[in-house]
Amino acid sequence: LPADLLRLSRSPAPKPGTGIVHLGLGAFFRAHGALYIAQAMAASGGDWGIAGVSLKRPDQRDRLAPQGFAYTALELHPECRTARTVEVLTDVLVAPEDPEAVVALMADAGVKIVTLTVTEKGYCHQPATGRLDRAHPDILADLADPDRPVSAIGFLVAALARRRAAGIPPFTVLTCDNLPDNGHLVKGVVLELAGLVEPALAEWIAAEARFPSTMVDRIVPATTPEDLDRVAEIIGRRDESPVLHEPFRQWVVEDDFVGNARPDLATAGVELVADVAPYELMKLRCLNGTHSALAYLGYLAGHETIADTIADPAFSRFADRVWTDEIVPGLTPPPGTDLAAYTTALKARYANPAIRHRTWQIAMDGSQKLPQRILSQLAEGFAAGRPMSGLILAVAAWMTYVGGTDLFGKPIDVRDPLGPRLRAALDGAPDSATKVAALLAFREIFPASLAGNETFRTSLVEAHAGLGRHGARHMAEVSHA
Ligand code: CS2
Repeated sequence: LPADLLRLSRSPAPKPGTGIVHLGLGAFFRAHGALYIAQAMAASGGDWGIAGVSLKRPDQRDRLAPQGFAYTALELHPECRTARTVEVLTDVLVAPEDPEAVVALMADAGVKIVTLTVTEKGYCHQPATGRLDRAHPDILADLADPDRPVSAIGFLVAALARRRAAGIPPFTVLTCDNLPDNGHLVKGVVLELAGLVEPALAEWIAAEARFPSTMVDRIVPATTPEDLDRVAEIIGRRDESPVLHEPFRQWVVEDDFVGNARPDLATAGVELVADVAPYELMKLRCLNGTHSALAYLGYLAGHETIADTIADPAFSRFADRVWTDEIVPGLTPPPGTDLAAYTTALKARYANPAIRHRTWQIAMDGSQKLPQRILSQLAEGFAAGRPMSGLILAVAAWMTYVGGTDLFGKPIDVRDPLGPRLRAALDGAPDSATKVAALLAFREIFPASLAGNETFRTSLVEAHAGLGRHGARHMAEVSHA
């Protein structure tokens, strides 16, 4: 099918000024927030160009700079595709090369919003409590040299300090990561770090800055080298950094910005609401919860992608039952939302064969994801007397996965900040009971009340042993028997 090329900027008009700095320039933000912002600017104008910041590596800047920071967003429907050229990035900075340049840019009066996609672990918090991890190496580095920060939180604090000193109002901090109550969470860690640097700074931030919560949704698999060839074939030229995404998108934003300064997001389809919580919980549990469950189980069953996993009848039925019996009964639907229709649509999104979202990719950083995606609802489900066998099986699959060897004896490339510690805890353990006990002892992941729940522990041991004996497919099939 012919590609439809759409230019989102007002080009060849001059580039817009930079009104937004984005920390953590991965594929997700370029396929989600950046597209909404480009569309809002195309419709309503404003200087909302985005300067991206890579917090670790230079590769993204090195790929985007030679193309003037423009890139292709390829939308993949099951039967057709649409390519768009996105020209909303004004620059890309690499923080470790020149942290001062990043702080100076964020402190510029023209910058009104700092958006973030730094993944769960980028908030340097303890997943079980949501508080700042004061022993985190990046936070220790931020405290040792606050003007040359390392973490995203350190950059926010340093730039806010500089704005305060210069008499410039703070920016709005707009987090776009999959964490519950994400605005509140980022505000908490920023205030805690600022308080350690200078208590008066924390007071000023608490009074003047804004941290709206958001729910973000679009499935955006990591771009592969094969994708680059595919995009080149479609658009007829080489793009070194395209993003590939599904058609669906949703962005729900709490409408609370410093001085009301923001792009005209509503024109682009962003839902501006007073309370994001019901949207966030729906999405985190229905989507991210089953995504993680299908990632661990699917991986252990030998499936490479979510589309492959959901095409397997055993996992298709498993997902249906987890939604119907375990997740949806614990949710309050957002205004005007039918949760049964929501999960049916979700299943079709998972099944999109054009989206190759690897189970291995979603399985990353499980220690940072499980608490809000699965564990919080387990505790609630037990309290309400709901059977939670599917989600328990998902936790058992994660426990198997982080052991580093799959059910066929092949090594797993486990990526997780706690990976080595999890592995070490499992290595000496002779059987499922000891392995489960060793992992339940991780207080950063399992709150004491959940870890101490006998029903939970015995069901986990059974599920863990069952995975070893019968495999993931069989266990998914019998999990709701
Ligand atoms: C996924 C998410 O990688 C993951 O953990 O569950 O990135 C997911 O694709 C997005 O949240 C969808 O909006």
